[in-house]
Amino acid sequence: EQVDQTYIMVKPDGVQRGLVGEIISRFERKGFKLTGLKLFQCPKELAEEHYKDLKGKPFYPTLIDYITSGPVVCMVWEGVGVVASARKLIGSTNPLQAEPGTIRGDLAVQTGRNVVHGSDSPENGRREAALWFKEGELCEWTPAQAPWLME
Ligand code: YYY
Ligand code: MG
Repeated sequence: EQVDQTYIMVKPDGVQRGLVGEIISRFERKGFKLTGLKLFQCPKELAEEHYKDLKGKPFYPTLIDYITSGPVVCMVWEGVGVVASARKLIGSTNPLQAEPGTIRGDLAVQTGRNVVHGSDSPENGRREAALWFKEGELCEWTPAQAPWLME
């Protein structure tokens, strides 16, 4: 089966609210493999490239201001089906519509402060991982728990 990559990011509100450990923990406990992790102040140009498909939307300028307003925690997680599964763990874009048990459902109230990003397709997962991390920043490793997670 194809091992995919997803780009997950704790947004500035999640960092400011002290939710970094809580959010990382949810992906870690699920059993995905962490291959990249850093605290990072995002430059405006990178935020614009990351959200280029949303350019022209009414909320785009405030979205760029929000994402660049403080440090974010950038992550790459790998696994079979990781992209769709991470989106389920994160929940709907509007936290008021996100199911309880999801990150946004449990920890956020407003779309413009929805604490976390997750890639929406395997293709975008790879694109975003390469956009936010340089070549040598990602680690290839085999977690000790691997045979206890996958037959
Ligand atoms: O992938 P996801 O983050 O769930 O939503 P997108 O439709 O890709 O939008 C990206 C980002 O933009 C969203 O997390 C918050 C913001 N946003 C907004 O502020 N207002 C909207 N009506 C839609 C999206
Ligand atoms: Mg999106």
